[in-house]
Amino acid sequence: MKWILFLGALIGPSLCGREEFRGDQVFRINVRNGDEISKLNELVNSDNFKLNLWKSFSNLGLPVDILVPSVNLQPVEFFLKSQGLDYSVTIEDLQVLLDKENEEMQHNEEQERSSNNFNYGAYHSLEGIYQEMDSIARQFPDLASRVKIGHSFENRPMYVLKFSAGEGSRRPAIWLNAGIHSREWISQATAMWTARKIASGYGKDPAVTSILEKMDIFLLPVANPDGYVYTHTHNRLWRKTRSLHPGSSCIGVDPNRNWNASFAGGGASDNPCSEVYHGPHANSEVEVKSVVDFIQKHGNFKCFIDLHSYSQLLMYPYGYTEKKAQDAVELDKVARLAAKALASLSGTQYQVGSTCTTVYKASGSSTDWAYDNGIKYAFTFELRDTGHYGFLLPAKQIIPTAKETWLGLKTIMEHVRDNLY
Ligand code: BHK
Ligand code: ZN
Repeated sequence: MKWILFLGALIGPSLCGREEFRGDQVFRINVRNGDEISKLNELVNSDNFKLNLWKSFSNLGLPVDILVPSVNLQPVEFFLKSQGLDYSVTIEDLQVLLDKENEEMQHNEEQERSSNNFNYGAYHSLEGIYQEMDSIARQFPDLASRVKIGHSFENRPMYVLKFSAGEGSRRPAIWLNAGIHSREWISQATAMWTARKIASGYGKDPAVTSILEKMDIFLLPVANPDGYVYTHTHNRLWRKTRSLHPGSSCIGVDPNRNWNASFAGGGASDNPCSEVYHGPHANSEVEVKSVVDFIQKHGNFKCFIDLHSYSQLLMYPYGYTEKKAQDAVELDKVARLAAKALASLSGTQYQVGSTCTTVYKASGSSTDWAYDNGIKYAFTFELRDTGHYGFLLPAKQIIPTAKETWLGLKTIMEHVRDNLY
């Protein structure tokens, strides 16, 4: 008996059950100058504090958000105070939010079982999402189909919804990507709402209809299925894939550093334990490789949009260099129109700019790869919010977020429709 208890304690939450975040807090730090950046970097890089950077230093000078484990609250506060850094607490107890999210999800699953209806205002398991994709395809057989484009490291299928109202398999096409970072749940949820919007809008909504008359839309709601399952079963804050690395006990690659676009350049790490580990080589992640192969084989994509959260940003290439993309003027104009349309619904403000000048240098990203491979209209959305809930955006905000995001997406897709090249 003693031995069993001992083993249980040893294995702990890492193998069985969900990781707890009881008493953990999110700190928001206003960084005002280079000196403060180096002080804060010192804190973040010292492994003893076990901090998790939710929102890193950005070139726009946005505040930095850091998750602090309860055991390290005192030393971290001491450090911030003694260094004169300006900070506040945005989340008082992370576990309270997690418990609420969990409870709401379980309650919703019961309701869905009895009503047999997918609730777009709730978060779902991978299984739930895959079932609803199948259900959309069956409900709109002339427009939509669920296509398997590959599988994940842990051998889960990767499904896209293909929307096509025309003949031929290589019509000009739009790629909508979501959930590449598993913990950014509003992204997968927004993608699902968008899928339903497109499916039910064809033949009724003039914008959807006119876009689909010229182009096909491919929508990948869960680009990182293993990570997504892991956020449900083990650790709600998991970002990377779940691939293994010989010689390291750390798991996963940042799938938004793994694309063949200045791979292993600035803003990525060669340390497998890092949250921005680029992986052993470009396309090492089968999830990334599956998308790359599909897009290259198709050969006629004109637009690639990646949905992330959080920060309310709309960005275009480049991330790997501060140099301007050749089409920067046009992309900036489109992004500003999209942000304006998005804000028109309920006033949600987005900042617009190139990735590198807006957030930070980041190599190997999906949209840089798309752009460098001839897909001119490449954009990254960082959805709601600006940090009040961060990755734990309440389910109540799913539909409002999806509705406003749709106005931005529609603006971009209409521009692509009218500017096919
Ligand atoms: C966006 C696009 C291209 C490169 C980087 C980014 C910022 C994104 C990231 O990959 O670090 C921030 C993020 O996940 C939070 O959603
Ligand atoms: Zn992300």
